[in-house]
Amino acid sequence: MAIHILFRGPQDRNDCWRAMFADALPNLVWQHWPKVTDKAAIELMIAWKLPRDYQQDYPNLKVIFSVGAGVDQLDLATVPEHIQVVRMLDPGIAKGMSEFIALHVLNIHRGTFQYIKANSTATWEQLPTLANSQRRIGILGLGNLGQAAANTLHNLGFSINGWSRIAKQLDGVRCFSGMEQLEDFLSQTDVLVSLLPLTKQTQGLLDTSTLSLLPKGASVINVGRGEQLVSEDLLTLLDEEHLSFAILDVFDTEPLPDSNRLWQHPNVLVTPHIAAITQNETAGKALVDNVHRYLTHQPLIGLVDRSLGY
Ligand code: NDP
Ligand code: OXD
Repeated sequence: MAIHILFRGPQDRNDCWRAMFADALPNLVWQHWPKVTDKAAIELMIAWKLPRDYQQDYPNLKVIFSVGAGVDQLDLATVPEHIQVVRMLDPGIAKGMSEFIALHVLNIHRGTFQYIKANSTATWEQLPTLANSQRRIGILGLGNLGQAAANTLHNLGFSINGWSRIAKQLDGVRCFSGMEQLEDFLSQTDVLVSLLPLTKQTQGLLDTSTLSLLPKGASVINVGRGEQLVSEDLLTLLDEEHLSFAILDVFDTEPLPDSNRLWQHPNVLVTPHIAAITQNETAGKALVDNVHRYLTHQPLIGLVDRSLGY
């Protein structure tokens, strides 16, 4: 019996991935939501968000492949235990994320935001400069994306600290782990980058109590998930000039409502969840490889540990 796979997402991506699967795994039957001809046959699903009532509608579903690196949007608690959930390990996402983080670390480091303000008053003033090695970048989350970003920033000569759940040893990164080392990590971080997944443990992690441990003048880049950061606490610390700048790509509510104060703050840059977009070619290849692993009973790459939530 042929294996059926359902894709839920835009037409251009559907066309690209359907063609890649047809080339590599021609025996697979590809279906594009919502035009599903045989729901009971669907065994694999590729989606960013799940269709309503998918548990009843697709009784034979065995694996959900997330279109993104994060899986919190799938609402894991509602996914039955017998269904495996797999996150996206796309080299294109890692490249895009490293570029976004390097761009904004350099913007902060080289005073771009101050110079934009100085332009508006035609002010010619050279700000003091610091060697890259004197700027300490602290990365929360040393997984696939955190390690890629650490590597890029290390190659630019920055001093890199990293924080994870389990202790690690990584070339060029001073590694911290666990809640017991969070204070030590934060107190030595000039630019904080969050690349954590959203879990019960990371929700609300960045609030007044943690953000105020950063040295005065530090900046924050949040590319993990909005719910990790208490934005009212961040705004207060920016207004008190304890923190300098924030670059925020992810929010509790997306799109960020017009009325949200973050849009107006002079020291906040809002970007619309574009730090790293799944790239059709590289992600398609990763999906084909993983589905091939499924068909040949090999362990899947990026399998989510349901007890950890990532
Ligand atoms: P990984 O699962 O590879 O890495 C997650 C890292 O977070 C691991 O190092 C893990 O620690 C650490 N971590 C998790 N929980 C804790 C905790 N309680 N305390 C300390 N460390 C913790 O994920 P990725 O690197 O692939 O992706 C990270 C996140 O980036 C995604 O979940 C998503 O939210 C976000 N993202 C945002 C995008 C954007 O465009 N803004 C695009 C893509 C992803 P350990 O290694 O010890 O397990
Ligand atoms: C994400 C993604 O997880 O876009 O945010 O990959």
